[in-house]
Amino acid sequence: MVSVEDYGEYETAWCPGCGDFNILKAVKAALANLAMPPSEVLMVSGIGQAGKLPQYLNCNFFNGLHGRTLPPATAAKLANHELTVIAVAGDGDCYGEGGNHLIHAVRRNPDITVIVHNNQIYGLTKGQASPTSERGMVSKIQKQGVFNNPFNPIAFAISQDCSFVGRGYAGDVQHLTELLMKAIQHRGLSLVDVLQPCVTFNKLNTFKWYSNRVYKMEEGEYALDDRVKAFERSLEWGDRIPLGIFYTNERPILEDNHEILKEAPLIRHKPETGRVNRLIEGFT
Ligand SMILES: Cc1ncc(C[n+]2csc(CCOP(=O)(O)OP(=O)(O)O)c2C)c(N)n1
Ligand code: SF4
Ligand SMILES: [Mg+2]
Repeated sequence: MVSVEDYGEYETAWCPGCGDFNILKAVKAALANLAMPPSEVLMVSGIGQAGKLPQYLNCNFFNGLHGRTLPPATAAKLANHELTVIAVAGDGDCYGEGGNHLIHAVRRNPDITVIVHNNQIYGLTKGQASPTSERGMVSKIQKQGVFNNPFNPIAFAISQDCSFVGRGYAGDVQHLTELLMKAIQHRGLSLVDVLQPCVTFNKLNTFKWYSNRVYKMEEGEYALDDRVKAFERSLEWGDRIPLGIFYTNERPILEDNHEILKEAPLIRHKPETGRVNRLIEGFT
Protein backbone atom coordinates (compact mmCIF):
# COMPACT_ATOMS: atom_id res chain seq x y z
CA MET A 1 0.00 0.00 0.00
CA VAL A 2 1.47 3.35 -1.07
CA SER A 3 -0.14 6.64 -0.04
CA VAL A 4 0.25 10.26 -1.07
CA GLU A 5 1.75 10.88 2.40
CA ASP A 6 4.67 8.56 1.53
CA TYR A 7 5.78 11.19 -0.99
CA GLY A 8 6.08 13.77 1.80
CA GLU A 9 5.09 17.38 2.33
CA TYR A 10 7.74 20.06 1.89
CA GLU A 11 7.97 23.84 2.06
CA THR A 12 8.04 25.22 -1.48
CA ALA A 13 9.54 28.31 -3.09
CA TRP A 14 6.70 28.81 -5.60
CA CYS A 15 4.43 31.90 -5.65
CA PRO A 16 1.04 31.46 -3.95
CA GLY A 17 -1.54 30.39 -6.55
CA CYS A 18 1.01 29.02 -9.07
CA GLY A 19 -0.21 26.17 -11.29
CA ASP A 20 2.83 24.15 -10.24
CA PHE A 21 1.14 23.22 -6.93
CA ASN A 22 -1.58 21.29 -8.72
CA ILE A 23 0.94 19.49 -10.92
CA LEU A 24 2.75 18.38 -7.75
CA LYS A 25 -0.58 17.19 -6.34
CA ALA A 26 -1.34 15.21 -9.52
CA VAL A 27 2.15 13.63 -9.65
CA LYS A 28 1.82 12.45 -6.04
CA ALA A 29 -1.69 11.11 -6.61
CA ALA A 30 -0.66 9.29 -9.82
CA LEU A 31 2.32 7.60 -8.13
CA ALA A 32 0.25 6.63 -5.07
CA ASN A 33 -2.61 5.29 -7.23
CA LEU A 34 -0.12 3.21 -9.19
CA ALA A 35 1.25 1.88 -5.85
CA MET A 36 4.79 2.93 -6.75
CA PRO A 37 7.04 2.99 -3.69
CA PRO A 38 9.18 6.18 -3.56
CA SER A 39 12.35 4.05 -3.50
CA GLU A 40 11.57 2.80 -7.02
CA VAL A 41 10.92 6.23 -8.52
CA LEU A 42 13.56 8.60 -9.90
CA MET A 43 12.64 12.17 -10.79
CA VAL A 44 15.08 14.09 -13.00
CA SER A 45 14.98 17.82 -13.65
CA GLY A 46 17.04 20.80 -14.76
CA ILE A 47 16.66 24.44 -13.74
CA GLY A 48 13.47 26.49 -13.57
CA GLN A 49 10.34 26.72 -11.42
CA ALA A 50 9.24 23.39 -12.92
CA GLY A 51 12.65 21.91 -12.18
CA LYS A 52 12.05 22.44 -8.45
CA LEU A 53 9.21 19.90 -8.36
CA PRO A 54 11.35 16.81 -7.58
CA GLN A 55 12.76 18.65 -4.56
CA TYR A 56 9.26 18.58 -3.07
CA LEU A 57 8.88 14.80 -3.32
CA ASN A 58 10.24 12.12 -1.03
CA CYS A 59 11.81 9.92 -3.72
CA ASN A 60 15.12 9.62 -5.60
CA PHE A 61 15.96 12.71 -7.62
CA PHE A 62 18.67 14.23 -9.79
CA ASN A 63 18.72 17.96 -10.42
CA GLY A 64 21.07 19.02 -13.21
CA LEU A 65 21.51 21.83 -15.71
CA HIS A 66 18.93 23.96 -17.48
CA GLY A 67 17.94 22.29 -20.75
CA ARG A 68 19.77 19.08 -19.87
CA THR A 69 16.97 17.12 -18.26
CA LEU A 70 16.60 14.32 -20.80
CA PRO A 71 20.21 13.03 -21.16
CA PRO A 72 20.62 12.11 -17.45
CA ALA A 73 17.06 10.72 -17.36
CA THR A 74 17.86 8.46 -20.34
CA ALA A 75 21.21 7.43 -18.85
CA ALA A 76 19.65 6.62 -15.48
CA LYS A 77 17.03 4.45 -17.15
CA LEU A 78 19.73 2.51 -19.00
CA ALA A 79 21.77 2.12 -15.80
CA ASN A 80 18.80 0.79 -13.87
CA HIS A 81 15.81 0.04 -16.04
CA GLU A 82 13.88 -1.25 -13.01
CA LEU A 83 13.40 2.36 -11.86
CA THR A 84 10.38 4.38 -12.92
CA VAL A 85 12.06 7.45 -14.41
CA ILE A 86 10.16 10.71 -14.69
CA ALA A 87 11.72 13.84 -16.20
CA VAL A 88 10.23 17.20 -15.22
CA ALA A 89 10.98 20.35 -17.20
CA GLY A 90 9.67 23.79 -18.07
CA ASP A 91 8.73 24.85 -21.59
CA GLY A 92 11.98 26.81 -21.76
CA ASP A 93 14.02 23.86 -20.53
CA CYS A 94 12.45 21.18 -22.72
CA TYR A 95 11.43 23.07 -25.89
CA GLY A 96 14.10 25.83 -25.92
CA GLU A 97 17.49 25.20 -24.37
CA GLY A 98 16.92 21.41 -24.39
CA GLY A 99 14.97 21.18 -27.65
CA ASN A 100 17.74 19.21 -29.34
CA HIS A 101 17.60 16.60 -26.56
CA LEU A 102 13.85 16.26 -26.98
CA ILE A 103 14.26 15.50 -30.69
CA HIS A 104 16.69 12.68 -29.99
CA ALA A 105 14.88 11.34 -26.93
CA VAL A 106 11.78 10.92 -29.12
CA ARG A 107 13.88 9.05 -31.71
CA ARG A 108 15.56 6.80 -29.10
CA ASN A 109 12.33 6.07 -27.24
CA PRO A 110 13.53 5.22 -23.71
CA ASP A 111 10.78 4.10 -21.35
CA ILE A 112 10.55 7.38 -19.44
CA THR A 113 7.81 9.95 -18.82
CA VAL A 114 8.47 13.60 -19.58
CA ILE A 115 6.24 16.12 -17.83
CA VAL A 116 6.51 19.67 -19.18
CA HIS A 117 5.11 22.53 -17.11
CA ASN A 118 4.09 24.71 -20.04
CA ASN A 119 3.44 28.18 -18.62
CA GLN A 120 4.32 29.82 -21.95
CA ILE A 121 7.01 31.90 -20.23
CA TYR A 122 10.36 31.77 -18.44
CA GLY A 123 9.12 31.85 -14.83
CA LEU A 124 12.30 31.53 -12.79
CA THR A 125 14.14 34.28 -14.65
CA LYS A 126 11.17 36.65 -14.22
CA GLY A 127 9.05 36.63 -17.31
CA GLN A 128 10.87 36.55 -20.65
CA ALA A 129 9.09 34.94 -23.61
CA SER A 130 9.60 31.19 -24.04
CA PRO A 131 9.30 29.05 -27.21
CA THR A 132 5.57 28.56 -26.52
CA SER A 133 4.68 32.22 -25.82
CA GLU A 134 1.86 33.53 -28.00
CA ARG A 135 2.78 35.76 -30.93
CA GLY A 136 2.31 39.38 -29.87
CA MET A 137 2.62 38.69 -26.13
CA VAL A 138 4.22 41.73 -24.47
CA SER A 139 6.76 41.21 -21.70
CA LYS A 140 9.39 43.40 -20.00
CA ILE A 141 11.87 42.19 -22.63
CA GLN A 142 9.55 41.69 -25.63
CA LYS A 143 8.22 45.26 -25.42
CA GLN A 144 6.86 45.22 -28.98
CA GLY A 145 5.39 41.77 -28.50
CA VAL A 146 6.76 38.35 -29.42
CA PHE A 147 7.68 38.16 -33.13
CA ASN A 148 8.14 34.40 -33.41
CA ASN A 149 5.65 31.64 -34.06
CA PRO A 150 5.00 29.54 -30.95
CA PHE A 151 6.38 25.99 -30.87
CA ASN A 152 3.65 23.35 -30.91
CA PRO A 153 5.00 20.48 -28.78
CA ILE A 154 2.06 18.16 -29.47
CA ALA A 155 2.32 18.52 -33.25
CA PHE A 156 6.09 18.13 -33.08
CA ALA A 157 5.91 14.96 -30.98
CA ILE A 158 3.28 13.32 -33.18
CA SER A 159 5.15 14.24 -36.37
CA GLN A 160 8.21 12.43 -34.95
CA ASP A 161 6.21 9.34 -33.93
CA CYS A 162 6.63 9.90 -30.17
CA SER A 163 5.33 6.84 -28.33
CA PHE A 164 2.76 8.64 -26.12
CA VAL A 165 1.60 12.23 -26.51
CA GLY A 166 -0.81 13.94 -24.12
CA ARG A 167 -1.87 17.35 -22.84
CA GLY A 168 -3.11 18.10 -19.33
CA TYR A 169 -4.12 21.24 -17.46
CA ALA A 170 -3.01 22.34 -14.00
CA GLY A 171 -6.58 23.57 -13.39
CA ASP A 172 -7.95 19.99 -13.49
CA VAL A 173 -6.04 17.79 -11.04
CA GLN A 174 -8.28 14.73 -11.46
CA HIS A 175 -7.90 14.66 -15.26
CA LEU A 176 -4.16 15.35 -15.00
CA THR A 177 -3.73 12.54 -12.45
CA GLU A 178 -5.42 10.03 -14.78
CA LEU A 179 -3.39 11.24 -17.75
CA LEU A 180 -0.12 10.93 -15.80
CA MET A 181 -1.03 7.41 -14.67
CA LYS A 182 -1.52 6.34 -18.29
CA ALA A 183 1.69 8.08 -19.37
CA ILE A 184 3.74 6.42 -16.61
CA GLN A 185 2.28 3.00 -17.41
CA HIS A 186 2.95 3.39 -21.14
CA ARG A 187 6.01 1.51 -22.42
CA GLY A 188 8.12 4.04 -24.31
CA LEU A 189 8.72 7.78 -24.18
CA SER A 190 5.63 9.61 -22.93
CA LEU A 191 5.43 13.35 -23.40
CA VAL A 192 2.83 15.11 -21.25
CA ASP A 193 2.56 18.82 -21.91
CA VAL A 194 0.76 20.48 -18.98
CA LEU A 195 -0.81 23.92 -19.37
CA GLN A 196 0.34 25.69 -16.21
CA PRO A 197 -0.61 29.26 -15.41
CA CYS A 198 2.26 31.40 -14.09
CA VAL A 199 0.22 33.81 -11.99
CA THR A 200 3.09 36.24 -11.46
CA PHE A 201 4.56 36.83 -14.93
CA ASN A 202 2.12 35.53 -17.54
CA LYS A 203 -0.83 37.92 -17.42
CA LEU A 204 -2.19 36.61 -20.74
CA ASN A 205 -2.50 32.84 -20.25
CA THR A 206 -4.25 32.88 -16.86
CA PHE A 207 -6.37 30.19 -15.17
CA LYS A 208 -9.41 32.02 -16.59
CA TRP A 209 -7.90 32.14 -20.11
CA TYR A 210 -7.24 28.38 -20.11
CA SER A 211 -10.47 27.39 -18.33
CA ASN A 212 -12.51 29.25 -20.96
CA ARG A 213 -10.83 27.27 -23.74
CA VAL A 214 -9.87 23.77 -22.64
CA TYR A 215 -12.10 20.76 -23.28
CA LYS A 216 -11.55 17.02 -22.82
CA MET A 217 -11.34 14.82 -25.88
CA GLU A 218 -13.72 11.87 -25.72
CA GLU A 219 -12.25 8.37 -25.68
CA GLY A 220 -12.79 6.63 -29.03
CA GLU A 221 -13.12 9.83 -31.12
CA TYR A 222 -10.39 8.34 -33.30
CA ALA A 223 -7.96 5.41 -33.01
CA LEU A 224 -5.05 6.65 -30.90
CA ASP A 225 -2.50 5.09 -33.25
CA ASP A 226 -3.91 7.08 -36.20
CA ARG A 227 -1.04 9.52 -36.63
CA VAL A 228 -2.69 11.68 -39.28
CA LYS A 229 -5.89 12.19 -37.25
CA ALA A 230 -3.78 12.87 -34.15
CA PHE A 231 -1.68 15.44 -36.01
CA GLU A 232 -4.80 17.15 -37.32
CA ARG A 233 -6.11 17.41 -33.75
CA SER A 234 -2.78 18.73 -32.48
CA LEU A 235 -3.23 21.85 -34.62
CA GLU A 236 -6.34 22.91 -32.69
CA TRP A 237 -5.37 25.90 -30.52
CA GLY A 238 -7.19 29.16 -29.87
CA ASP A 239 -10.82 29.38 -28.81
CA ARG A 240 -10.79 25.63 -28.09
CA ILE A 241 -7.82 23.68 -26.72
CA PRO A 242 -8.09 19.87 -26.50
CA LEU A 243 -6.88 17.95 -23.44
CA GLY A 244 -6.15 14.23 -23.13
CA ILE A 245 -4.21 11.59 -25.04
CA PHE A 246 -3.57 12.56 -28.66
CA TYR A 247 -1.43 9.69 -29.87
CA THR A 248 0.14 6.39 -28.83
CA ASN A 249 2.20 3.74 -30.57
CA GLU A 250 3.89 0.55 -29.40
CA ARG A 251 7.28 0.78 -31.09
CA PRO A 252 10.44 -0.84 -29.58
CA ILE A 253 12.03 1.03 -26.70
CA LEU A 254 15.71 1.96 -26.31
CA GLU A 255 16.24 -0.69 -23.61
CA ASP A 256 15.11 -3.47 -26.00
CA ASN A 257 18.25 -2.92 -28.07
CA HIS A 258 20.63 -3.81 -25.24
CA GLU A 259 20.81 -7.59 -24.78
CA ILE A 260 22.67 -7.23 -21.50
CA LEU A 261 19.65 -5.51 -19.88
CA LYS A 262 17.61 -8.70 -20.37
CA GLU A 263 19.83 -10.48 -17.81
CA ALA A 264 19.74 -7.78 -15.10
CA PRO A 265 19.95 -4.00 -14.72
CA LEU A 266 23.35 -2.61 -15.69
CA ILE A 267 24.07 -1.60 -12.10
CA ARG A 268 24.02 -5.28 -11.08
CA HIS A 269 26.51 -6.41 -13.73
CA LYS A 270 30.13 -6.81 -12.57
CA PRO A 271 32.48 -4.50 -14.53
CA GLU A 272 34.47 -6.60 -17.01
CA THR A 273 37.78 -4.77 -16.67
CA GLY A 274 39.66 -7.29 -18.84
CA ARG A 275 37.34 -6.57 -21.80
CA VAL A 276 37.52 -2.81 -21.22
CA ASN A 277 41.33 -2.93 -21.09
CA ARG A 278 41.47 -4.94 -24.32
CA LEU A 279 39.18 -2.39 -26.00
CA ILE A 280 41.40 0.51 -24.87
CA GLU A 281 44.53 -1.34 -26.01
CA GLY A 282 42.88 -1.67 -29.43
CA PHE A 283 43.16 2.11 -29.84
CA THR A 284 46.89 2.27 -29.07
C1 LIG B 1 22.42 26.99 -19.68
C2 LIG B 1 21.54 27.97 -18.98
N1 LIG B 1 20.91 28.90 -19.72
C3 LIG B 1 20.08 29.78 -19.12
C4 LIG B 1 19.91 29.73 -17.77
C5 LIG B 1 19.01 30.75 -17.10
N2 LIG B 1 17.70 30.17 -16.88
C6 LIG B 1 17.41 29.49 -15.75
S1 LIG B 1 15.82 28.97 -15.70
C7 LIG B 1 15.52 29.67 -17.24
C8 LIG B 1 14.19 29.62 -17.89
C9 LIG B 1 13.16 28.86 -17.13
O1 LIG B 1 12.01 28.74 -17.91
P1 LIG B 1 11.27 27.36 -18.03
O2 LIG B 1 12.19 26.28 -18.41
O3 LIG B 1 10.08 27.57 -18.90
O4 LIG B 1 10.83 27.05 -16.52
P2 LIG B 1 9.83 27.83 -15.56
O5 LIG B 1 10.69 28.62 -14.62
O6 LIG B 1 8.95 28.69 -16.40
O7 LIG B 1 9.07 26.73 -14.86
C10 LIG B 1 16.64 30.29 -17.75
C11 LIG B 1 16.70 30.99 -19.04
C12 LIG B 1 20.58 28.73 -17.03
N3 LIG B 1 20.41 28.58 -15.71
N4 LIG B 1 21.39 27.88 -17.67
S1 SF4 C 1 7.11 32.87 -11.18
FE1 SF4 C 1 5.33 31.91 -12.17
S2 SF4 C 1 5.94 29.76 -12.56
FE2 SF4 C 1 7.35 30.63 -11.01
S3 SF4 C 1 6.45 30.06 -9.02
FE3 SF4 C 1 5.75 32.12 -9.54
S4 SF4 C 1 3.76 31.80 -10.55
FE4 SF4 C 1 4.86 29.84 -10.59
MG1 LIG D 1 8.18 28.12 -18.32
